[in-house]
Parts: sequence; structure tokens; C-alpha cells
Amino acid sequence: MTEYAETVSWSSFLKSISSFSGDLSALSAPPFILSPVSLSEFSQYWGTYQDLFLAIAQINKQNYQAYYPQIRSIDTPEVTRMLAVLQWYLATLKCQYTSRTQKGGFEKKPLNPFLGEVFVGKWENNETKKGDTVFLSEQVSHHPPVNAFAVINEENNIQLQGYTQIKSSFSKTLKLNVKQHGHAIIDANGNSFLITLPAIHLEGMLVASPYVELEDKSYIQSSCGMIWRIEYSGKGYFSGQKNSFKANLYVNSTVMEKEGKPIYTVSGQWSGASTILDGSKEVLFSDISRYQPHSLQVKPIDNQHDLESRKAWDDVAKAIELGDMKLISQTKNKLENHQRKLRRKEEQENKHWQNRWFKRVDVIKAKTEPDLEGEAINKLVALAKLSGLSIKNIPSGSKHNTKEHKKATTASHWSFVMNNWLNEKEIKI
Ligand code: 0T9
Repeated sequence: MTEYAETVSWSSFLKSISSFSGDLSALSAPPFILSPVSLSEFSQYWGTYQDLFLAIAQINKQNYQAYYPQIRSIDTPEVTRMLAVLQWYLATLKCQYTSRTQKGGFEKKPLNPFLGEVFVGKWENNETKKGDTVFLSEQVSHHPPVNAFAVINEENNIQLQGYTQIKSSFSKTLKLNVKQHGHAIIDANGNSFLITLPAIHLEGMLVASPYVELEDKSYIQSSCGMIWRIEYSGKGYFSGQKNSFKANLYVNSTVMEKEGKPIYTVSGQWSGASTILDGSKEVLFSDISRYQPHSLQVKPIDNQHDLESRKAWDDVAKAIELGDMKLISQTKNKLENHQRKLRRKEEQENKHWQNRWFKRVDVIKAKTEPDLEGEAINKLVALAKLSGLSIKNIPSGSKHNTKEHKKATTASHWSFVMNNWLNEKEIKI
């Protein structure tokens, strides 16, 4: 429970939630629960554990045995790579979902990115054979909010790209339920992986101390056929601990669907340690506290472009830090009015906002219009097919044999256009 839980402003905020319309940005919340950070920064966490990320591309026939010496039964580089993808993925979960609530902190309402907002940076990897990694995040849509992202390391020939859109609703008990649409795709030296985004919920609203818990399942489908099914639970489900998970690696999705025998089972806490069943022996798989997070380098605000997140939101962020309600709404209104003016002007001139580094591809049309086909979209289609997952615009990780899939009519996905980034003149990392 935080000191804010019993304040008038919090209880009237909770009351206002009962008439929630689905648009979180429209909720006006007391200043203590406002974050000075834009949601466009959140996708950086895909790259925080650089060493674990690059390992996915570095594992090969010659070196694979050196990666998990504690697991005796490993016999191929493919299996080793699948373990590496899971290990990296679990580390990203810790960053994405607990980095704001550590050390007594709680989840706050992030700034709602404007259309065309970008957040960029790099991870400098000074050791040889690592090279720098570029990070790009772009708000590709405002209604509904959609953030697209890319993490690129040329030296190791690895790239991650994806996008996320959230759909949220409050339950009667004031639990905020969030479904994510979108995915992430890794392309590493000819191997690709489709990663679905888990459903989440926010607990602790009544005590003014919200935190995220993951729920249900997500998948990691590899181009080699193997697939991870990861099941999530919080306190007191299949273990007494928060942030629990159980992941099964299957040789392919058919075996998974038939609940056949998994190649490996890993379980534990995604925010902490986990173990793997090696034959009949349980050995340590990963302990995230042993790995170094690598923070993203972002240019100082003075050197940033007007579309860059921290520069654009600077005045608002300062007002939030001061806790000054009036100043917060003044500075926010200024930004939002400017955005509205831009949209009106575009409408009058019959123009559309041009997305920068990502384009939206309709998978159904792409089949008949080959020039619409992006490489990532081809990968998405192929990986979704292997996994039995739907490619339509329904919550990430939904299967293709579901009611939701049958009902849905569109299949548009955001795809990274590398050339647009290579030709970028205005925004530097
Ligand atoms: C993609 C991530 C996502 C975004 C956030 C639900 C949430 C917005 C979406 C899903 C990232 O890769 C991972 C992490 C945390 C998610 C956020 C947690 C959160 O609280 C917000 C929502 C929109 C709120 O701000 C609710 C307001 C609440 C704190 C009461 C005022």
C-alpha cells in the first residue's frame, strides 16, 4: 500500500475508472501516478541484454557445446539456439515488466506517444565481434496507438523487429486487463523466430501501487520447426511465486497440439531464476541476476530532432516531476493542440502522415500484389503457418482454429523497411 491509496484524488480516480471507455489516454489521473516517460521508450527493453541477444546469432556448429555446459543432454546447435532464444526472451520480460516497479516503485501511466514520435539510441559494444546495436522505435499510429520497433546489429547479422498495440479493459475488481496485438520477429543468420506478445494484467490498483503480471501463454516459433510454449502465472497458481512460468520446447507444433513429449521443460521465475529438466535431473537454466543489463545510449535532448520523444515531451516531463497539475495540463495541451493542428492541415491538403521506417502490409492483399510483400511479412506468414497461429488482427498468440480467427477479416501488420532507415537524413542515433 502506498501513501496515496487513501487520498481523495485516488479514490475519485478509481471511481472514474468504473465509467472507463477503453481509451486509457482519456483517463485523467492524479499526478503521482503519471510517468514522465513515453510509451515509445518501452520497446528498448528487447535489447537490454545485449550479450544474450547476440548469442542467438553467434551459436554455431563449432561452438554450441560451450553455451550450456550444465545441460548434458544438448546435442545440436539448433536446440542450443532455442535455449538461447528463451534465455534472452525471459530476460526481456524482466525488463519490460518489472523495471519500473523495482525498489518499491510502482507502474505509472506513461505518456501517450503522438503520431510520428520516435525514440532512438544505440548500445555500444566495445568488445570485438560485437559491434554496435541500433535501436529504433516509431509511433506509427495514434488512433489506435501502435508502436513499431527494430533492434539491429549488423556485425552479427541479427535483427529484431515488431510492433505492439494494446487493448485494455477494467474488470469489476478494478483489475486492468491488457491484450497485446502484434509480434516480434528475429532474423539471425538465416534463422528466424516469431515471438508472440503475452496478455498482461495490472494488479494493486486498490492500494495505489499497480504492478504487471503476465497471464495465459505465448509462443516462440523457429524456422527450424521447433516451438516454445510458455505458460505464465502469478502468486499461488502452479507455484507460490509471482512472475512464474513454465516453458516446453517441442520438436514442432503438431507434437505440441497433441501434448506430446517436450524436448525440454524450463520452469521458474522470469524475473529471477529458472531450472531445466535434463533427463531426470533438474539443473539451473538461467539466473538473470547474474547477467549485466546494458543501458541504451540516447543523445542529449539538445541534440535531438523535434520528433524525438524526450525532446518533444521535455516540458511535460518537467511538470510531472514537479507534480504541478496545472502545468502538466498546460504543457500537455500545447503538445496535443499542435498535433491536432497538424492533422487538420494534412486533411485540408489531402495528405497523409508518412510513416518513417515502417510500413503497414496487408497480408491478404500481399499475396496478390507481390510488390507489397516485405521480407518480414513473408517470414511472418511462413512462421505462423508452422506454428498454427493466426495471422489476422486478433490478440497476439491466438490460434488459427479459434472463433476469433474466423470472425476477423483483416490481417495488416507493420513491417520494418531497412532502406528507409539507411536513407534517413534527419534523425541520427
Ligand atoms: C509494450 C509493456 C506494455 C507496452 C505497456 C499496460 C501499460 C501500457 C502498455 C504492454 C512493452 O513492450 C511492454 C509494459 C507495460 C505496459 C503498461 C503497464 C501500464 O500500467 C500501462 C497502462 C496503459 C497504464 O498506464 C494504466 C494506468 C495505471 C497505472 C493507473 C493509472
